[in-house]
Amino acid sequence: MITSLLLVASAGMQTVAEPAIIPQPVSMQMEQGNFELSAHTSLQVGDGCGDPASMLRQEVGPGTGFSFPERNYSKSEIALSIDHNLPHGPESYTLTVTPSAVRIVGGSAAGVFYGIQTLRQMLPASTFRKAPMESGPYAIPCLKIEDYPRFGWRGAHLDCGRHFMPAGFVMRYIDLMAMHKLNTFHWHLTEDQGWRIQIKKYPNLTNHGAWRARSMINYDKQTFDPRPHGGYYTQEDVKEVVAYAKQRFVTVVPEIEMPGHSQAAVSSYPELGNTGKEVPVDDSWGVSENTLNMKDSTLKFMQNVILEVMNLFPSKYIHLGGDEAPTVQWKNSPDAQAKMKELGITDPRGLQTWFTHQMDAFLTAHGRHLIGWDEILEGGKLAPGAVVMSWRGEQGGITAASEGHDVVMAPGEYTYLDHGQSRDTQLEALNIGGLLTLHQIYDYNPIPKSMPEKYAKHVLGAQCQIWTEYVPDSKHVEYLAFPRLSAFSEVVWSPEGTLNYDHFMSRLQVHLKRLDALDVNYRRLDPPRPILSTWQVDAKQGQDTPADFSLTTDQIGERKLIRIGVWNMGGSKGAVTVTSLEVNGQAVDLKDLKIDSSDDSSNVISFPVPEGNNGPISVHITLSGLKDGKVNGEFILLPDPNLYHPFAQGSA
Ligand code: TNX
Repeated sequence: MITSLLLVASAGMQTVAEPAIIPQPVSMQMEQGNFELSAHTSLQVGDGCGDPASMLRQEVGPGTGFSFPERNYSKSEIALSIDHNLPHGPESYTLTVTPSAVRIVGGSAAGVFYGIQTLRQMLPASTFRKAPMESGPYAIPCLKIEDYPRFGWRGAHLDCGRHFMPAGFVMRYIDLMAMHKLNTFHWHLTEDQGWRIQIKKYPNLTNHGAWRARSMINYDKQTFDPRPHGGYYTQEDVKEVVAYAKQRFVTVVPEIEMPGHSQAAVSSYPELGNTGKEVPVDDSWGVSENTLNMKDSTLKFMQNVILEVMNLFPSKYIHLGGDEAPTVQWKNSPDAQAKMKELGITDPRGLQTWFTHQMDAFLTAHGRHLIGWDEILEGGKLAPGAVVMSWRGEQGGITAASEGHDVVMAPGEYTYLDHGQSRDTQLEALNIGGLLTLHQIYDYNPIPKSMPEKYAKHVLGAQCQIWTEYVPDSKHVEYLAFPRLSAFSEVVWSPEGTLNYDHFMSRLQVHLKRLDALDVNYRRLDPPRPILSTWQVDAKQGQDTPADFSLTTDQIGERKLIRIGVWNMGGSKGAVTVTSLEVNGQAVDLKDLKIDSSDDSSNVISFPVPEGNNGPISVHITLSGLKDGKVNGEFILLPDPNLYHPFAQGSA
């Protein structure tokens, strides 16, 4: 059975099903016939292909039950080789399937590895499991693929500071990245709320700084989980993760935050702080004022930390954070004032600039490059090798590129996977806010529209972020990451011109079965959400605004609950309240009505289907709370939580 096949493409006179590959390859040409993958299939391992060959056995072996013995000739073989002269670089590959062989030629071992990832997706989803579900053989259609990435930096970030994620999960995350041909893992290791990497010279960073007394649950409601939280990676854990990632052609870029987001460090070593007072490891979210002080001794401390970090991480880039560092404590600190005098500066922000430049020079002297959030651009020239990660929109990236720096695009609007996945405030897990749907991320282009073409070469690529204030565990990380990271993999891999959301969605149906086989807790796709009515009113503050719509028997179906999204309110916004509701002409008791709003543009209202109802329903609603002006509204029928839950397993 060829369950991995999806679409019908023409090859010669006949039509042949095209495999559903994510990210979509640059070109795929279907041909006649099949190759049969079976227990007799052998592996021919070309020079330099030992690592990808071992990955093939590790990744395809368990789910097929085949061992792929090495042989130089056989009637059924997979042949791996490297051709350094492939025109599209080291990560490119060609994959050719004929009735007797699957040949993968990579521009380097990485290219061969990506060819293997594509090959995996030509097998049934069940082969992604850890044991065989069938005995095979598996038919793979004859074809020719030529493939290479659009960008060299195809990143995913994970904040392990706000919530500690076990090393085992970090490696699983890297596995899932590699399967999507993502190649850079940005490991956010230090935060106000926890220091997560063992530094042998300064043991208190983890003995003390990796633990906090309690954790915030909800910033708005100021609620807390009273249990202590913590954890850290020993240097052996880190070595394991880095080596594991390397086998999968993923580079791990560590992030050590400075001078902001450093309260856990200040708590561990109060001499790093500005006030002389002891502070706890932070237990709530937000931006802490407890920054590092800007003394030479603190610079030395951080350089010692980075020496150990560089020993553990061979990456060209070391991320030093740099975002969200309030200057208030520097303004009030005599030491900081003295330092400003010494440097001849009047703006305390210049202290951060000085600090960053010192660290930049230190990294350069050690053959590494600084990368930091776009705040590092403020206040003067960086070393030419420094890279800027643009998170406050795209402008930081555009500015940095125009100054000759390489940039990684990571704008909050398009790449923050901690943002909500729909406006359904009742079904969506609690999140930090914002909205980033699957479709929005698919439509993202890492080359900003307003960037002059001559600077586009400075865009190394793009990266998705998972900040974990509202993400207590790994199941929740998976819920946020997938399938949005699957969509993102096409944004950074596939040629711009081949991106097509409908085509992606049809391939995604197949791909989700692979994620099922891997037991990934991805967010379930939205069922249809029909628009019931749209309306535009001239709202007058304080006056009720009526609106009507009806629901057909089909739409009601098995539902017990009618849930309506009221959103896209253009013009005048404001929290809407429902002042009356009539169903089939009967007033509904407002205590039976539930209203939730997440921001000023979305509300979800729900009410039970009247008992004994077996026909269509007409609804008359009056809203109040709208501010003066034109209001555009949509009533959207949302799924019944009894019949659909976006969380596959576990709980929110
Ligand atoms: C801003 S993005 C931050 C993080 C938060 C995030 C929440 C960045 C460089 N700093 O510390 O977790 O917003 O979305």
